[in-house]
Amino acid sequence: MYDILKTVNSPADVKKLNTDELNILAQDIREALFNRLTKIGGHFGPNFGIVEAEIAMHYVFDSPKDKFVFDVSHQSYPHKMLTGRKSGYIDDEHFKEDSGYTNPEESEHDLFNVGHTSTSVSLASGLVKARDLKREKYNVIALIGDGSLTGGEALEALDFAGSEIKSNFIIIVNDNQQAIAEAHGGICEHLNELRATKGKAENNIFKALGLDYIYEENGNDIKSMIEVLQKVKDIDHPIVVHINTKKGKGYKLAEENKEAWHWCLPFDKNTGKYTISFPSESYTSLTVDYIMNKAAADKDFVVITPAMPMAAGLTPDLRAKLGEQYEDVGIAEEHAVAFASGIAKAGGKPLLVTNSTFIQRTYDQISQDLCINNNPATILLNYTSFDGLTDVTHLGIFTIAAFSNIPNLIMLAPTSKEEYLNMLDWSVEQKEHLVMILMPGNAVTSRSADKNFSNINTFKIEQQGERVAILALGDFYQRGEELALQIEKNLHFKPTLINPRFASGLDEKLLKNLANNHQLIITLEDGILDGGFGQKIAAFYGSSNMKVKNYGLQKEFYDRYNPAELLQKLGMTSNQIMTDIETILK
Ligand SMILES: Cc1ncc(C[n+]2csc(CCOP(=O)(O)OP(=O)(O)O)c2C)c(N)n1
Repeated sequence: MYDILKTVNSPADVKKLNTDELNILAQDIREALFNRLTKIGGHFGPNFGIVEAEIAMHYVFDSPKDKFVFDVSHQSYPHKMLTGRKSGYIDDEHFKEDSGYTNPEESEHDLFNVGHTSTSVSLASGLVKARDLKREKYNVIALIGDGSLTGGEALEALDFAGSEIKSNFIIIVNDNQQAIAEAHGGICEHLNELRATKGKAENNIFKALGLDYIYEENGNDIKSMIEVLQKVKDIDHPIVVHINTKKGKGYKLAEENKEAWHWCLPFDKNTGKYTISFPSESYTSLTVDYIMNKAAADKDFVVITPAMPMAAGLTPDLRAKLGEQYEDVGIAEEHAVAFASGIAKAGGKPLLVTNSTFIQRTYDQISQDLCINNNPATILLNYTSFDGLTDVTHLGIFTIAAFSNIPNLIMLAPTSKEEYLNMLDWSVEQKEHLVMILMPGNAVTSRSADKNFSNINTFKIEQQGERVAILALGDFYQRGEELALQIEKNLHFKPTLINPRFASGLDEKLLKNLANNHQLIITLEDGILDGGFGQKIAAFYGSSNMKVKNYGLQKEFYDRYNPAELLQKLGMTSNQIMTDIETILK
């Protein structure tokens, strides 16, 4: 097994292989992908589909002198195997050495640590600019998928490259006719036309932007890929190499169901079934039910997603059922936000859903297009929790600090099933504000909850006690409950437990009242402390005798951490917090 792959320690070894051996190398790479992905999961379809293209890239170009920039870089696994990192795929004990995205700390063949889409052409344009300023000579190659091409940043960069760059720049457009879900938008339809005419269509967006263009039908054939890349190597101007590939190539199930196999959990290769299971009820499944019922009952309600339907659990059949009440705008978060503002202005009820990490790039649209205008829309964010996605590029821990400080934005942090659904419904119906809801990442819990949240910034006392008040926000509410119990058991008094619900403002009346019979406020939040919720509480009490201790995460780019270990390290377990409380109260 892996006979040829084992001989490849660097791209120089790829160049020694003949076509037959290169084809065996492709098989070896797919076997190695199976080895890793069946055991720890990861991006499946994007990697299975790009094996031949990346072999050809390393055969033709001379990395690291020539520079590869991978868009999202979720498709970089074959590249990693060819650049000295195959053990991360074939040796189980080395899986952790490989991040799953490009990472300059791992290899000189990786230029950027990235995980968000549509950035490669911009990043690579920058390399081109610096290379030309320094009068150096090498190829700069961006690899971008058809889905990622729908993002504004990619389009801005193509617009730039086509007119401003006059030197070597190769943009490989990997057209596998799929984003995570089906691709949406005019660009994708245009790519269909280009493929149908084998690149000869008169109408060609790349040429219109001033870029040269070449089409390769057989993107999964190494020989064809080598030939086309050899043609463009050392070219003296920007060119788009449009390649046609099959997402998930080499695994029938993945070829047939591209969406389900974009990314996978550990699975059984024979059946394709996941080897780990989930509770049937989750906040995502609750979201699905809410959306479907609401859409049926209210024709003004519309769900918008920037290419992340599964953030709300919307499978293809449900999307079809939603019909015109569903809009996948492509991987275009900025557009999605401003679009929602327009819908709200004209009387629609927009619910925008995606993962929290991807909303980061819409700070301006949220601030300007929604909040200054105070248009009522709902933004529902999945994976806001620190133990959801732990890759440095996909962290949700900045959401509270980043967005809760925008005026007019109401950020809600629900703590139970009832509260979540009531907040969702209240938000969609209200006409006053942009409301951002942090979908809980915990297992579903049940507790009675209010239905109306129009009284902005009213915290809820869930347990009235004395001496210590715990303000446990959103996903950390359950930790607050646990801490309250421990205090009662070990320190022999009953603390007050508060569910703040609003992450974007203070309940000043409640906070003032707490001063009557409390000496210490503990804040817990699932996000960074700097600029977050707890610091606002601390500032509120700053000139008083009240002591405040904030618990949350540091302002840091954590990467692939173990959540339980991180809490321990930060002194945030119930026991550690209790010890702190004991010391402070002494
Ligand atoms: C800004 C941003 N939004 C959403 C995502 C989630 N995402 C990761 S890959 C992907 C689809 C990419 O499609 P494409 O570029 O065609 O590459 P493929 O996976 O098909 O190879 C999406 C939506 C992301 N990584 N970044």
